[in-house]
Amino acid sequence: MPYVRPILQDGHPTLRKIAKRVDPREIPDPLFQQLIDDMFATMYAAPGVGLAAPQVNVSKRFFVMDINDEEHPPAVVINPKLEDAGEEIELREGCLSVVGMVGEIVRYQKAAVSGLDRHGKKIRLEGEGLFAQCVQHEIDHLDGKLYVDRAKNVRPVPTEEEEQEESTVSS
Ligand code: GNR
Ligand code: NI
Repeated sequence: MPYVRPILQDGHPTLRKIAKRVDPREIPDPLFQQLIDDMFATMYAAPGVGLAAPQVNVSKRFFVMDINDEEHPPAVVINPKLEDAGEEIELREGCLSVVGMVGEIVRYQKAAVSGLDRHGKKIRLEGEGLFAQCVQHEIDHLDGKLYVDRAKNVRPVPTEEEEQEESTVSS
């Protein structure tokens, strides 16, 4: 049965390592398949829209994501390669490894990622908005990067009231 694993917080050395490529021969291993299931369980429990293996203390190049969008069903991407990039935009972002904070970061508005799925089959996914943002965020994790490294205005998650303020007051 899948179980929820602890999510590492900023300051843990695993989050700062360059994760190792997955040997495709490892993909069918029941332990690897269990890890994927556990990562989905952990992401849904958080809740979050993506989770990279280093966040559960596994320094390997893959992530899971589910942005709750019909066009983008839940996905696992192993050995991801960011293929494509459109215009840049500034977006608000958070991270399960930096709990309670948000900040503004510049991301590509569109992105495509290629890699392997959980059966070891080649895949290529593309999208914009939250899909593109999430893919870039997860690949950063695999390279030991956190959004706070280059985000602006990192602050505690605004309450609903403060949210209204933020959208009406120019900062
Ligand atoms: O759940 C998450 N939400 C999110 C919101 C905006 C930009 C990126 C993300 S990813 C984050 C989950 C996470 O930390 N994945 O590594
Ligand atoms: Ni994150």
